[in-house]
Amino acid sequence: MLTNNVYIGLGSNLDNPEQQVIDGIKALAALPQTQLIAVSSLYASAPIGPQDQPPFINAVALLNTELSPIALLDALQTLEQDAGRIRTRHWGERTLDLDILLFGEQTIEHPRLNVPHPFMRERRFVLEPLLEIAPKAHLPCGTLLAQDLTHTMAQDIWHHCTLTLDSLGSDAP
Ligand code: ROI
Repeated sequence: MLTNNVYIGLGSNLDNPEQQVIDGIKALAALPQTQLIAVSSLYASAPIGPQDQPPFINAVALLNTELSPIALLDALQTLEQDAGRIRTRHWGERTLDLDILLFGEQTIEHPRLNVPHPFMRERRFVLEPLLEIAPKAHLPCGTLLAQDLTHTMAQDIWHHCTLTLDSLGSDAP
């Protein structure tokens, strides 16, 4: 069966964000036809968007999956709902955000899904954890994402804690 390496961005700034992201990673590991391959550290980051909201916890996970992009999107949206996702306002606070950043070497333009994620190149809270687990991560056109990091250095982000696959428990390989 054909599989793809897929990078998922996780973010939360409500209801114990650290636990939301850890539970989100465990839920990714439990998806059907999918393996969790790697997980970044947790990063704390100042909000992009309205500033009167709490800081975020962010991470990136690498999955290997047989799911199609839209099947994966459906699964992620179900996980967001399970986490009690609240959308208060545009670019506002959220309990759990799960974004498909890269899906193999595919470029996807679909009414429900754009990949590579349209904003990933300008967000340090995405690039920093992504490059931690995949220093050579690149766009389908071959552009290395490491080159974008320099443009995002003004954005505040702090290493929060290191995660390991073992520390996530028996759901992970
Ligand atoms: N800001 C940060 N720092 N981290 C996020 O995950 C995040 N997610 C978002 C918006 C509201 C754009 N800002 C964010 O969706």
